[in-house]
Amino acid sequence: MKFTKICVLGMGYIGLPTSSTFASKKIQVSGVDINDKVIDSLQRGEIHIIETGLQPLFVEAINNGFLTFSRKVSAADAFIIAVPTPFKEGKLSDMKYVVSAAESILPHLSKGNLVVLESTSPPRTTIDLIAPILESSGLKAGEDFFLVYSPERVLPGQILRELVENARVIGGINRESAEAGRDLYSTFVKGEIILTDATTAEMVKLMENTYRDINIAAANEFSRLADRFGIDVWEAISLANRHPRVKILNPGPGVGGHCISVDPWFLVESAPDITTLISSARKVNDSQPHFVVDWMEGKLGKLSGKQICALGLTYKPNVDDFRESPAIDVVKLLSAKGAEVKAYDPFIMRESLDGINPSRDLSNALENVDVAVILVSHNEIMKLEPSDFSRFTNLKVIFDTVNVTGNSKWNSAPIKIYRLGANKPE
Ligand code: SAJ
Repeated sequence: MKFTKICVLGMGYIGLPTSSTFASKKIQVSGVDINDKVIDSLQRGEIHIIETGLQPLFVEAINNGFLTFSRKVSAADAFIIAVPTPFKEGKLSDMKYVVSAAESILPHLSKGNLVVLESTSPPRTTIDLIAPILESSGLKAGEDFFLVYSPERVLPGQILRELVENARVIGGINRESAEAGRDLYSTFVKGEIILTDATTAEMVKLMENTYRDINIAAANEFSRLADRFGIDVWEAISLANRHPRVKILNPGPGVGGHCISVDPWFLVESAPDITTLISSARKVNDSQPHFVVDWMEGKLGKLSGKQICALGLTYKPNVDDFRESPAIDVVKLLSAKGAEVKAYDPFIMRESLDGINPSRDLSNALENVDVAVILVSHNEIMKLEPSDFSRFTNLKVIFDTVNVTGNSKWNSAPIKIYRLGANKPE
């Protein structure tokens, strides 16, 4: 199947890089979003997300005339739905954006079109939710038009490279649909393209992120055990990982972002009676910010009135994404206990974030604080030396949740350092 024009619905972290990549292959792309601000800024030639390599690719695509933006869907050979699937009350998936995206395609759907759902969705969404909406056009899915679920599996910070290089799973509601999906993605995907059915593809996406969540939950629980038994969990994990079939991830202040902290709940929601391990792992990781604050309180005594500086606020290192960040949860919990919290993050672009006033200037943030807590291992934070802290004479204690200070050079620092999961007797 040949594609000369495609329409991508949702200009977020996935839709925009995907659109720019298709446009770089000289396919006419119409990028659609319901948010006026997003469309206005994209039409002005400004991207609203930070992603390595995206700006030049985007500018080139616009200048070559292959990428345009609109608030409205228009006729195309293929439609790609890449809108968010957030939560609503009770950790249930909110499919309203997916539903309205599918509905907005309806008036433009014609024979021979391909529709792809990329948004992470509960199992059977493509068959049970999307197909009936599109079939209300009178066209039959799999016969008159092709319908596919193809998950995005790219890592924020490396999206453009991974879009091209990662293996791509394409789940069709029938074989012909999957083959049409392969024709579309093979325009830029260099990784292996694997065809399967739509529900398997949905499960693959949810299983990958759930597996990672459970692995991190185990690491977080190991760090609590390490504290109890007086060992260093970072050392223990690195030794366990010398086993050829073991790969334990790292403990930390919790699991954030819009994927791993959300997706496992889609499985729990779909089958609550058979997902006890998955929901327990979620609860362990969600409780980790509380665990960190309790740990600090245990060492410091009352937190009320303490001047604390949080180092790092994003949901993970070296990205500008603050969504569902456990570091922000830690800051809020500390503030709720009466501590006065300042924050530093090299990626902060705004003056205020969720009631926190973060700084991009480390010296500013550390001025006059008694305690620092390291929450994200950004490169800028990993590079810190004991001497970067020593001129702040009020600073007496550092809590390290991400093993920045595991190196022996920190042993001689004149500051008391507590590392998460490393309660070795002195
Ligand atoms: N984290 C830990 N310990 C670790 C690794 C991560 O606590 O050892 C924390 C991070 O700090 C962060 C959270 O987990 O708060 C999630 O970070 P991540 O790097 O594990 O994953 P995401 O959410 O950025 O991206 C994941 C990826 N999925 C997998 O690796 C299986 C990515 O490939 C997916 O495309 C993405 O979810 C998605 O969009 O679903």
